[in-house]
Amino acid sequence: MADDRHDTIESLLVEGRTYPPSAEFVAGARVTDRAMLEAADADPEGFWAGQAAELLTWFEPWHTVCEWDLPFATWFVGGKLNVSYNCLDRHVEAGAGDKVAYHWEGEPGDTRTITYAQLLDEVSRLANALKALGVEKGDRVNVYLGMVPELPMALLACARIGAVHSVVFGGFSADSLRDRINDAEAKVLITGDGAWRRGSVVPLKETADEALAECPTIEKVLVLQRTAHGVPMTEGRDVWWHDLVPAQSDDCPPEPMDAEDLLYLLYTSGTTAKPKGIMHTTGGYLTQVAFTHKYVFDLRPDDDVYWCAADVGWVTGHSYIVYGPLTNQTTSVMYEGSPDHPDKDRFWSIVAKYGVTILYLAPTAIRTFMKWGTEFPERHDMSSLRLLGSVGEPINPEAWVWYWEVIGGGRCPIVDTWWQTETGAIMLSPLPGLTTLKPGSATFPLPGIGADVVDTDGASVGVPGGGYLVLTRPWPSMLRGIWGDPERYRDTYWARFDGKYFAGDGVKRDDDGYFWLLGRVDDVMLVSGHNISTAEVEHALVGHHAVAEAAVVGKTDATSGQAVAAFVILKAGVEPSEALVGELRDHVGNAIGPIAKPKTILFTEDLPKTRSGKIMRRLLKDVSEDKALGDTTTLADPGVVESIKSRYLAQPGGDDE
Ligand code: 7RM
Repeated sequence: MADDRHDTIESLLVEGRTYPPSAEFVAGARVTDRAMLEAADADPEGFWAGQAAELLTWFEPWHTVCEWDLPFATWFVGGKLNVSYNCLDRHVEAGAGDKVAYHWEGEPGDTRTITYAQLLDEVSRLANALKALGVEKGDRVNVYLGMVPELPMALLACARIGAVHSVVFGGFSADSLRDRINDAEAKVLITGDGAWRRGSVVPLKETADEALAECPTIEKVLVLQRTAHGVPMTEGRDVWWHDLVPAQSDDCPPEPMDAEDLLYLLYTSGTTAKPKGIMHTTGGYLTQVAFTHKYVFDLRPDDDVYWCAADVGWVTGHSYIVYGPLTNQTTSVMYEGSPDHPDKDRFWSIVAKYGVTILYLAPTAIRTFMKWGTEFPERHDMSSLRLLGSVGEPINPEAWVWYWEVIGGGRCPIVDTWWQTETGAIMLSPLPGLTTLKPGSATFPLPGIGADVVDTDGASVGVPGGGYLVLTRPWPSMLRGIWGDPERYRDTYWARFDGKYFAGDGVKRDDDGYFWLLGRVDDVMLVSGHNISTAEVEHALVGHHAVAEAAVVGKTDATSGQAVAAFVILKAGVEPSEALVGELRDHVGNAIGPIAKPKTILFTEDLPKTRSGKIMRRLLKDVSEDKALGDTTTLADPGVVESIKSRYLAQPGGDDE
């Protein structure tokens, strides 16, 4: 890193430094005062009704804004609309048919530009093809594809005819796919021959075939050709996309759906037990994703080029690659492959090539880019960027400041957005033209959202204070339940604190009331009677100049109950040593207190992560306790944990320190 840049970052990292919106940003921003927050707080239902009417086109109006029969909410009751109509037809009818919906780039370098008119045409043909395969309103359709334009098309085609989609991320194993198909009792699977990832073929069809051997409800499989590597087709069951879809009519009237009809199921990656089929419905979901997409990203639909670099296989992709952006008539970028193919500057070359103005990433990606170094972003002109977003995990201040300076050029507000598959849409986030940012804080609840911090008895802890994050009133895009298991829905989210939604995350509020997320409460350690959050120790570790990334778990310990076990990735060029272990332990001791010092530190090249980039601490705990590894099917790379395990066990004397 150039020395001056290093100095800038060091100076920005001064504890307590805050970032008010710049005058330049405020001048063009959508929200610059508290009027909307205050109006929403005074009358949340009236506020959401106003947004639903303004942002969406309804075939028939609702008669009741919200019915709340705890824990079951319905929104815009009696209203009728169609999601695909809202994402496509109405924009074409309004004359925006030639506007680009997606600039798509394949990993090998092939590109496609898809306008709203073309997307409507393709979605209509696909919807007719699904009908031809026997899909009817209410049927479940599983989707197992890579990041190709046909993936959003598949979601929209289902929505067009009232079928329920259930997307399974293309990196999941045959067992995961099988379990999700069977739980949803899907009738049709949409998949492909393969997907491109890091220059190789991900064999989707082979994996799907393995799953389908045990999926009795699947009648037909629609297969998209992408990699053309030659895959077996089962006579009578499998149909090539290119044989069926182009031959269909491009006229498929959108089905009028009830506001509360099921739009999709999405299975949570399940860090424990059986995956949960999270249910999202139509009117409330689309209202809140459109609202948050417009105001959190301060969208200017005529000028912005928006890129959410998540995968459609997880909720961020559903809400902020497909439904939010298309409802708001956005021009988006979509990229198929990995960020280091052919080189580690791929993302930045895409930003420069398409003139991306808004970029939405996960902290895990940002930390990876930090580890790779500034030479890669420095190869490209990224002056088109005007706003940056973060989602998926707490972002540590070092990564925040790096993102701010190296990617945003010190000019772009960063919206740190907290939300969940279950919430459907962003819940806590800065409003970039209003909120003064603090690196590492998701700041405040958005307009219309009730959030609080409670203690173990469910009592509000006030400001400042720490405890459990809860949501205090229903919101339009909230999950409507767990597919097939209403009791589990009640137990998981509503039983812990009376009348409040339990998010499962620990949180602290500072003197100014800012929310600081501390990670999952299952990840809190109890060391000699003290609660220590894994996130706090991880933040302390990545605050050391030698450390790129860290994961911490509480391992069972005979004397202290639990002991802190740390897994640390060093920055490029730093050599692991016993001296460094001591230095890092002292560093944590100084930052938090001696009680938080890791008892063991293992240097590793990689950490076990889900495909959406979340560290699977449960598996590291198994490793640290030398237990058989739990379910590893949701891992991005199952080999990583095995290799950590063998190195952990080979580690000299760590335990008897
Ligand atoms: C969107 C998504 C949800 C969990 C959530 C948190 C963590 C997400 C943030 C965050 C701190 C953030 N859906 N999380 N965003 N923690 N700051 N900005 O990630 O269902 O896959 O995960 O992710 O623990 O409960 S998810």
